[in-house]
Amino acid sequence: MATAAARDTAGSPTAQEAPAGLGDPAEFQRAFDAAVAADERIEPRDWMPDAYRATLVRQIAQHAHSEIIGMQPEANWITRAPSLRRKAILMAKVQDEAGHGLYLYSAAETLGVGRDELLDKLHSGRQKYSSIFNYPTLTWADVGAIGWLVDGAAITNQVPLCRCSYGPYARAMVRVCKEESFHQRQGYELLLALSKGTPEQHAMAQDAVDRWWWPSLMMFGPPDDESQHSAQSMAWKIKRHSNDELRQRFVDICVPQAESLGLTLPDPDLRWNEERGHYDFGAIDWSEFWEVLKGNGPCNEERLSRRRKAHEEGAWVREAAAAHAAKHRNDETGATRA
Ligand code: FAQ
Repeated sequence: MATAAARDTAGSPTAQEAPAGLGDPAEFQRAFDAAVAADERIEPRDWMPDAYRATLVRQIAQHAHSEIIGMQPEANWITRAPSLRRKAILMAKVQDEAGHGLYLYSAAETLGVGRDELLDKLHSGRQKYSSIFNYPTLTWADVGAIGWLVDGAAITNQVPLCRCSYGPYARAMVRVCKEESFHQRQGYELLLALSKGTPEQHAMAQDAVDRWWWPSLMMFGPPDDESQHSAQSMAWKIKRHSNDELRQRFVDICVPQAESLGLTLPDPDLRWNEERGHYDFGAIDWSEFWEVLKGNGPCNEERLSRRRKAHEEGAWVREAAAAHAAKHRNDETGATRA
């Protein structure tokens, strides 16, 4: 962000705290608005409106939580992967998701919020994670369907986030998208192998796609007319496209891919609309989406309780890492003194 007023303010002051002599809050707001309008990046030490900061914390935290909760459905199949190659790929993918969580918690920390606080909000149900991870992985084909559809939906949503107005989030997204792209391809390749396999394998792939298709469409969030945050987030250039635009883009990408896979998408209303230049698709059951958000999905309870348990059981690792870091700091101080 280019303005002197914004650059000179250390410690991300709020509008109310804008230091005297460097401009009144309205001046800070104007500088912020101009930077957003000029497609400049807002950086952690720049002044930003409180509501912009709060929206970023909300979205980035939800995104980070989704990455780490999202490890669970696929981790369920690591011990039962059908070959060493598939097991190695799946382990690497699940580890990547943990890494994405780390980039995103770090991005949230640049906004002045601690990781412990965010995890506490996740564990107590005060912050959300993506609805998609509240569905069970019933067969091995679900690993392929998650890669193809869930990672595919994630990329469709996240590529525009590489141009998000907030620098640390945008930069984290560049790397995340590269990895998600590999994830999507491995899912596609896995499903292709099953689809071209025995009739039982083909049926298993079709069943997985039947179960994951509609929840994947819900990942993009409620329809535009019910999306409370979209208009403001788009004005701030946090979001670059509306939920419905991205959902349509995803459907348009998936239909030809499903044909190549030899699988059908479970929607009798899916057909090309020449006039719109897009595929029409059937009505989404939004009551199911809102129920999942309220905590009533098939796996909400299981996902959160496993996460809390992992956090408790990992306490000794965090303590040991903190003790090691403190010792390292002391050693360094000692070395300087000597
Ligand atoms: N699930 O006003 P909007 C992944 C909430 S990463 C749960 O439209 P917004 C990688 C929303 O928070 C997947 N809640 O909200 C992976 C709000 O509630 P609030 C995660 C949802 O923020 C792959 C309310 O509904 N990706 O999959 C959902 O403008 C495989 C009203 O909604 C991201 O987080 C939902 N699906 O737009 C990992 C991407 N949709 O907060 C492992 C970044 C909406 O007021 C394995 N996030 N809600 O209580 C975004 O782009 C946006 O936040 C949206 C929602 C598009 C998700």
